[in-house]
Amino acid sequence: MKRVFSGIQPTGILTLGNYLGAMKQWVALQETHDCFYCVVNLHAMTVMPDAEELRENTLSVAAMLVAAGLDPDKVTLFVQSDVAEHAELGWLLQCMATFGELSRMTQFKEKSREKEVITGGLFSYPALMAADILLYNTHLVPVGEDQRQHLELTRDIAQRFNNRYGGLFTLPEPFIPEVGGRIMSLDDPEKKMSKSNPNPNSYIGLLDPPDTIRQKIMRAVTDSGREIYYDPENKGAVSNLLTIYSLCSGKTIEALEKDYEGRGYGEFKKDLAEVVVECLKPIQARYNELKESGNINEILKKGAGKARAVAAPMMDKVRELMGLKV
Ligand code: AQP
Repeated sequence: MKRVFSGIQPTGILTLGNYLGAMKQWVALQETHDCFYCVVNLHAMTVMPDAEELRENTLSVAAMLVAAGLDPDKVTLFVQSDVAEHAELGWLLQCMATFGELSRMTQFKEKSREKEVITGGLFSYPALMAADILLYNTHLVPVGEDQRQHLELTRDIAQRFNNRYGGLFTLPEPFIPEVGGRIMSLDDPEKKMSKSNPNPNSYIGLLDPPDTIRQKIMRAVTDSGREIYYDPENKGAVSNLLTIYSLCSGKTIEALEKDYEGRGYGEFKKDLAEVVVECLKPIQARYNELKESGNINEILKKGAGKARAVAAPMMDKVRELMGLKV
């Protein structure tokens, strides 16, 4: 069975972008692959979160993943800091990534532009991400489009390691959905929807109550004109809403274009809001049940044990090959 690895940062309430771009694929792949899914709290350290908030968000993100359909009996779900090998390999791969490579990462350029304080961790983040993936001999990494460049760097680092120390690492492939790989902000179709955006009207949170979802969608920016058709170049905002509608309802974009021919943005957005509310309703109900039952800690503990059983022998081989065992 081929191996899948992916991670998600506990940097806030997950958004519809995280769900459609990544989590939906994670759920589908659990039926056919050996999946390792990780709440990457060490990555969240790059923005220096409040300790209590980080703890809360970590549990909440894990519960959300199970609520969205991950079956803890089928997948290995764990917290990154519970498996110390991630940090160790992360450091070693940092020493193999060049300053030039890390400086070219678009996500670093975008994120550092918005911040007053830019930590060293934010810069070297992709080396830790490479470690996460390579520790598990991963074949496939289901991610949103924004992670494509990091995946390419992961492959380059793996190749460099293999050439220098012997072929240990599997070269992973990205698995990015054709539709939904980049869900855009509701207030700016040029920017991706992001959970750490300070404007809550820019995203739909997976825990947003129905009325908040309705308000956010009715307020979402649209384009000039009133026709509803898919044209990401010229009608970015409406194309983004059509993508969300299609993925949440299961209807094709062509069918939606036909349905809304000659009808205005108002009617379209009203229907879209109901579709999103219905899509999130069962996830929210399961999330609330899980948070009350407190089972999530148990799931994560078991997952960490399973992850360690794969990561520890791999790390041992790395130490041996790199001359760290004396
Ligand atoms: N807007 C998006 N459209 C499609 N996929 C997305 N992903 C994130 N935003 C979108 C995918 O979700 C997975 C988990 O992302 P992450 O939390 O690890 O980090 P991120 O990519 O930086 O996501 P955010 O929401 O923008 O987080 P913050 O605001 O904390 O930086 C990834 O597979 C990602 O591609």
